[in-house]
Amino acid sequence: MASTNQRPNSSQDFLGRKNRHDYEAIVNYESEDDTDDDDNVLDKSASDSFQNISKLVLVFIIMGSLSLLIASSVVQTSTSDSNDDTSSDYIDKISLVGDEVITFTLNRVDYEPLNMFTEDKSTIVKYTHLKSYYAVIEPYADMELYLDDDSLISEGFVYEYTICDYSKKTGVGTDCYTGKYSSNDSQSINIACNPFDKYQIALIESYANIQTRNVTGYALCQYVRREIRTLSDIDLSDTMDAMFAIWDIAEEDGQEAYGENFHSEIYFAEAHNFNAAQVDSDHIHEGMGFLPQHIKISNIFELSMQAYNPAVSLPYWDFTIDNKEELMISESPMFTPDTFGSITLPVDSDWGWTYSNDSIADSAIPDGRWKLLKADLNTKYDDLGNSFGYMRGPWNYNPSPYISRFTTATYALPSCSSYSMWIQLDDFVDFMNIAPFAPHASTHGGIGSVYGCDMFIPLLDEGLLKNEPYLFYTCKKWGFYLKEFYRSSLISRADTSDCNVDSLDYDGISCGIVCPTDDDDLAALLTIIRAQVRTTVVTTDNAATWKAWRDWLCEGDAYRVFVGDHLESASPSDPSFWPIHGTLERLYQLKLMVGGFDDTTWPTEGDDVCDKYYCYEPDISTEKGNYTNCCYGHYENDQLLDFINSDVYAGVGDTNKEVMDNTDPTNKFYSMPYIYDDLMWSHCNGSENDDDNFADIIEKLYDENSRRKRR
Ligand SMILES: [Cu+2]
Repeated sequence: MASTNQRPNSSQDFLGRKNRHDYEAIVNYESEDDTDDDDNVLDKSASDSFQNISKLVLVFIIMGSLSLLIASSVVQTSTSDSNDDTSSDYIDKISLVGDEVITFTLNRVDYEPLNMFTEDKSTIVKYTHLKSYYAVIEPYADMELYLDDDSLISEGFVYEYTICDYSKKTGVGTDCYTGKYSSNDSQSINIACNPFDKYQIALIESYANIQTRNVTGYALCQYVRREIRTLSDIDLSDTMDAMFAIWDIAEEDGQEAYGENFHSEIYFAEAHNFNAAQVDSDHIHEGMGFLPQHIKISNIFELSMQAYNPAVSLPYWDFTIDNKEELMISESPMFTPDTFGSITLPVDSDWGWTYSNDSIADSAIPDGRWKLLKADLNTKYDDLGNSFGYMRGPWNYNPSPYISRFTTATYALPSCSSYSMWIQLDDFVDFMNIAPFAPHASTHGGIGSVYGCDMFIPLLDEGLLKNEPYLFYTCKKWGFYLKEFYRSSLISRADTSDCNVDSLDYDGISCGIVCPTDDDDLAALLTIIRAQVRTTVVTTDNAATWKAWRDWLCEGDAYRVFVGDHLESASPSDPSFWPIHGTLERLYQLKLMVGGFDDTTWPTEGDDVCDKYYCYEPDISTEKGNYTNCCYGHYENDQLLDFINSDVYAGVGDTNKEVMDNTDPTNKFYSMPYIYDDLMWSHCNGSENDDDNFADIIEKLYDENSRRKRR
């Protein structure tokens, strides 16, 4: 990382005193500012404090090139004292800039400024906690000045700025950085700040070495999460390297080298698998907890990336852009040798990955950092692995030693419509419960997808499936059906000692699904097969049909149909898992910006909380019932199940409520270390479908909510 830090080396006592004074001014200002809606902090009160800060800033400048004489003459002395050749030009320039305030922000080098700080910023789409700030400073990133009116640069104006740390109440002002911006010189700054450190910026504009305008404002240290395709080449490479370190470095080595925030990949796969693969219920999907639980896990992952390289953030993947641009998943910028590795497509796009056409091994990541990435072995939780010994859902009989993507030539990513529909849901419980589905599920489904649909051909031939389209339909759902049978305790995983892989083709794999022996359970299995597979897909809905299906499940090739790693409980093993959930958090933030919900009461019972409210609680009983622990993870005050100690009756980390409050962008006490770069969904505007125009939706929802709140 190139650093252009420039620290002043004198006047610290002086600066410290001055800045302590100004610190109080900021604090006072901010508390007054609570009644004020939209404006930045600058304006009047800041220009009062400018009298103090500008003098000390000038001291820095003097150290550079200006004379004290000129500097102290400043604006109000007009041109009469100036005896250089440019005096008439200077008068023109003064009238050009007039009394106007300088509108500025900082941008990260190689990036556009954040639209929430530029002149055309939205009055709706904004972070309340940033109301008093002119800019964010991204930790360890090169930041430079951005002027809304850039034409002044070509006119010959020069901008010098000093940024001082206001976070430390003692020794305030000792950490200052200076930068410059002119037509022939842009000096950036690079600050090793921590999120929520506060800085004061003093900016001086001059022309021909004479000050024309000045302004002070404040900046807050925050990480900025960006859409992955907008990352600069160097940032993308650094970001991918930081992610790869999580796969490349073992837990203990990483903690020793990078501190306790570092965790290796298996830690994250275990966190997700332990919470998602329990037999009673999925504690982080299929319920209210889905969104906050994924925000939590993503944030722990981002901290691990930053332990390795504090300059990077977790990027997000807005897959609605791919959908809008009609990119197939395999064409997405997410899947290139420079990002998460390419995607190999199967021979037949209708049938997808089959035993007859494709080798399972070809679904491995073919290139890039994660080339031929291996699946984790299941070493920690006996009952939460698959029959081949991998950390995969116990219902997922994927025998591949590689992380597998059975992606087909599909466009099935969530669309602008899924997001416009989602943001317009005004009921909090509906909003939270739909989150894992339309706005999200097809992303994992499309990448993970399924292997072995040709195993259904005998069922088609025997008249147990109506036709090929129903075969494809059933095959795509097969992984989910097996999960439901498993969750109903009506099938169980075959013992690893009974399952073998000699080669990754049909003849080289042997295993099986364990079915019950008890007559009642066998009857129950018939019932649940019928409920899941559904009568619409079969030719005849009678006992013989469902018995034949059960035989295929219990003694046939049903186990040979399995899903890719994105689509199951250890999905974070595929590194492309990680940029997905930020996109959902972004939409949630936008929803709150446009007015949020009338009633955010968290449900306390029934299937509003989670799908498996009525479940088998294995430690209590084999009877189905409404057991509290089944929905654990989905209640308001739930944490993640304690994956660290493998204890399903304990939790770790923040509660769901804490996370939802902390990421609320209308909350003055917003406490996520990051913000999102852009929440406008402007790529959805101008859509053929008018309903997807986010500019209109944002206005409409905001107006409706404002009207409702006034009533
Ligand atoms: Cu997900």
